[in-house]
Amino acid sequence: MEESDFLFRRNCFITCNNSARSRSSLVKLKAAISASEDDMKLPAGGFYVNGNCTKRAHCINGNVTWDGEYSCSPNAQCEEQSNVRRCYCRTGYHGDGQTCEFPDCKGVYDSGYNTSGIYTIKPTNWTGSPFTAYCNMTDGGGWTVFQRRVNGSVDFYRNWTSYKEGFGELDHEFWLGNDKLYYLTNQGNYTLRIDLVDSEGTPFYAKYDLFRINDENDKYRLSELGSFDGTARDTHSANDAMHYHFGQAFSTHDRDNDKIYHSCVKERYGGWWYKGCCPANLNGKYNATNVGDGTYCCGLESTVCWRNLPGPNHNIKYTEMKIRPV
Ligand SMILES: [Ca+2]
Repeated sequence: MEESDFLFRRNCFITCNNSARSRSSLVKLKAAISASEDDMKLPAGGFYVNGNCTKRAHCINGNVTWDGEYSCSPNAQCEEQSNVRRCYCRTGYHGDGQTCEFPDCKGVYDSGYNTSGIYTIKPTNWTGSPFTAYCNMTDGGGWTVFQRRVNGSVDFYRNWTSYKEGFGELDHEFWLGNDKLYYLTNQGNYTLRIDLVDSEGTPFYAKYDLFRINDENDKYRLSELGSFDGTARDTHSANDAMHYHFGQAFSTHDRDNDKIYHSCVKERYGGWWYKGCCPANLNGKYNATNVGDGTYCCGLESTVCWRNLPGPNHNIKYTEMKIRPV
């Protein structure tokens, strides 16, 4: 054992067990680490980080344990907050200071990026690698986009695994993936915005002040859908198209979780939170031909629809679904 190690151990014992003597022990510890006077702090969490955040020691049962390595993420800064010196993630990032990621597109926006595009994010409890997402920086910025239809080039008639993992191209047509959507919407409270452009080119939007889905064990159930606001109103009722689907599990052509004896997915051709087969169907078939009059159920076939928009309510030409922290 090196002399310095012994010193650390002895000092740690004093520090941890005799608060009256802690000050002198801190001075010794500090001197041993050769940090400057101003840097010396021993936080309540029982660890010590040196002045430039290159070393961290834990005090456990009177013993000092040094981390194999300790250093700040490029997205962190070494500083003292509330008498605790360590690496802190910069504004917009989330993490322990050694690792800092954007938890969503709001984090990206808050750190100074205000151009819409593809960024790498990692929701708080996501155990996989960080992943890319499209961030829409309009309408106040910070929207994480999880669905978009543009021209029908991507097939949305997909199985459970495909919707679970996501598909398509982030800067074009895609579904981000139900697992990612679960982790995103469960790391805080999120608002949902849906933008639509009908077949005549008229734009509409729907906003909900709360949106959340459950995990795969609960079939990605649409578990929260707050108050509606926007122009995509149902002209025939007091509600909007999406509220019908609140509380419903997700279905795909290989997982029928709807509330009717046949399969909505196989009639409507898109993974969705079907109960009955209507009235919102934003993952349906693009450019469906058999649309009927569409007064109630978005047409007779599988069209991309939102029931009772003021204009024609089938074959919607553009959709974008996105979330942002409340
Ligand atoms: Ca069914």
